[in-house]
Amino acid sequence: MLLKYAPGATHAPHHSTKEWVDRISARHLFDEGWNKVRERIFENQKRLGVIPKDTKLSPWPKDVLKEWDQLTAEEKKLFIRQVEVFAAYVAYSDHEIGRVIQAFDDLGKLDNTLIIYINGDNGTSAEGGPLGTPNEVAFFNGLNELPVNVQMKFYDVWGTDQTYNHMSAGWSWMFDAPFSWFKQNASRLGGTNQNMVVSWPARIKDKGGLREQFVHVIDVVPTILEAAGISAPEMVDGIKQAPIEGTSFAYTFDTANAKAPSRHTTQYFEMFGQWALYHDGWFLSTKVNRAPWEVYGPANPDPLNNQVLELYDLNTDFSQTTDLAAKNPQKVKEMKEMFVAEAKKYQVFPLDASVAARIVAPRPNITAGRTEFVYTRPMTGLPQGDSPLLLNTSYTVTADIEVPQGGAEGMILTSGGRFGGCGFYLLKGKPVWLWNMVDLERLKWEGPDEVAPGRHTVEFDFKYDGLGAGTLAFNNFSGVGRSGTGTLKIDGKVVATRKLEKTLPAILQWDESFDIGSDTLTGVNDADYKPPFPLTAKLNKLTIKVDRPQLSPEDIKKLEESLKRAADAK
Ligand SMILES: [Ca+2]
Repeated sequence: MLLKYAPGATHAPHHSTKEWVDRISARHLFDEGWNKVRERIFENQKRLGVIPKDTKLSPWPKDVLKEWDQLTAEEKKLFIRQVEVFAAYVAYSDHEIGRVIQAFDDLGKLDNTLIIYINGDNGTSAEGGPLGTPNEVAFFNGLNELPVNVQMKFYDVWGTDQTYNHMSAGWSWMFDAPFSWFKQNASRLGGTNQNMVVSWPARIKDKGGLREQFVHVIDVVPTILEAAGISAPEMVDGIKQAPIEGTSFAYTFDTANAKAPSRHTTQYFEMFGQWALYHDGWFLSTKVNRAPWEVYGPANPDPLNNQVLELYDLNTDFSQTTDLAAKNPQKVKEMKEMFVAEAKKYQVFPLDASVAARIVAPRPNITAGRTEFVYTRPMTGLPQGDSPLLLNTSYTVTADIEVPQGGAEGMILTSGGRFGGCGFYLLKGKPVWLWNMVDLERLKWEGPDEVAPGRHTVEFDFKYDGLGAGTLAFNNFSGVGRSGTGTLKIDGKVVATRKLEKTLPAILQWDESFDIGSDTLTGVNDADYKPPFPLTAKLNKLTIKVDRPQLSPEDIKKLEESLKRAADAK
C-alpha cells in the first residue's frame, strides 16, 4: 500500500484554525524578532547535530531586509501576527500528519511501514515580500509592498477566510537558517535544502542516526521501488515510460553505510533563470540577482551567460558562505559546461528569467484566436484559462435577459472572487458591474433604477487605453494594467460611466472559476450578496466580445528600440 499525504500546508494562504493560532500565540515564540530567534534556531540545529558544528550562519541581508530592531512598533505587531499564524499552520499540519502515522500504529502496521517525511520541496517562500501581505493575489498583480497601516485593517481576521495571507520575508529568511535566500532562488541552499526524516523500524536499526549524503527529492521514487523490491514499469497502458531519473537512497538505511559516499553525484537546479550545479560536493551557483518578490520589470535577457558565478565546497562549507570562484576559474568553467550538458539532457532549455510576464502570457486553450464568445445558459466552474480573459483589453459583455414580474436579482457573470475579480449582477433589481481590485478597492458601475419586468439588454463596455500584453514580448510592462473607461448600458442607454486610472495587470484570483447565472466559492463583493446568488431573471444569451489591442508597426519599432537600449546598458 502506498500513501502520499500532501496537505496544502504551508503554501500561502496560511490558514489555520483559531484554536491553533491561540495555542501558538500564547507561547510568544517570536516576540524577540527574527534576528534573535534565527540565532536560537541555529544554536539548536548545532546542539541537535543536524548541521555540522563548524557551520557558519549566513549573514543577514541588510540591503534587502531590515533588522528587527529597525522596525516600528506597528510593524513588529503586524509581523508577529503574520508569523504566529504561519507557525500555527505548520503545527496544525504537523499534528494531522501525526494522526496519519498513528492510524498505521493502531492497525499494527507501523513496524513494517516506510515513512518518508519531507516538510517542503523548497526553502521558505518569500512571496509575501518584506512586509507580508493579506492577499497574495495583490502580490501577483504587482502590489508587493502593501503599507503596514493598510495591512493592519486585516489584523483580526489574519489567517481566516477573509485573507489570502503571507508573512514578511524576514521570517522566511529566519526559517531558512543556516542558509541564505528563499524558495525561487534555485542557486541557494535556502531555496532548496530541506531536512528529511525516514522511519522503517523493521528495516532501519540505526534509530536517531543522522545521514549527510546528497539526496534530491527525485530520489524518493527509486528508494520506494527498491524498498518494495519492484522495478519501474517500462510500459503503462501501452505507452513507453520515460526512465526514472533519481538514485535510490535505501543504501543509507544500513548503519554500516552511515558515512558512505553519496551515490547521487550530479544534480542541476534551475528556476526563473537562476541556476546551480551540484557535483561531488562542489556547488556552482548563479549570484542572486532578483528577490522572489520582484516579479515585475525587465527579465535577465541571457540567464545562462549574463550571470556572476559563485563556487562553493559544500564538503567544508555546509551553509554556502565562502565563494571560491576566483581561486578556481577552471573548476567554474568545467562545472558550467556540466550544467549545460545536464540542462540539455533534462530539457531545461530555453532558460527564461521572466516571472510576471510568464503569468500573463496566454496558454494554449480553447479561447485562442477567438474574439466573440456566446453562452446560452447558466453554467459554473469553467476554469479561467478556458474563458475570455478581460485584462489588458477592451471588451463588451452583453446579457439578453427576461425579468419576471416583481423584478429580479442575482449573478449574470463572475470570474475570480473575494481576493480579486469581476462581477456583473442584478442587485435588488439594479444592474451592477464591479471590479474587485484585489480586495483593497471595489469599483462599481450601478444603474439608478431597477430593470423593469420584460426582455432587456444589459451591457458593460470597457475601452482599454494601453498597448496590451503584446509589450511583454519586448521585456516591457508598459502595455499592462493601464487606464480605461467603463460604460454600463440598459437597452442601449448609458446609465453609468466611470474611468479607471489603473486596471489589474496580471491575474484574477486563480482558485475561483468563471461562472454564469450564479457564483461559486467566494463572491467578488461580500457587502452586496452571498454566493451562490442565483440569477432569477431568465438568461437568453450572454455575449462577450474582446477587442485586444494590437501593436502598430510604430509601436513595435519603439519597443524594439527600448529593448536594444536596455541590452546596450547592461
Ligand atoms: Ca466566485
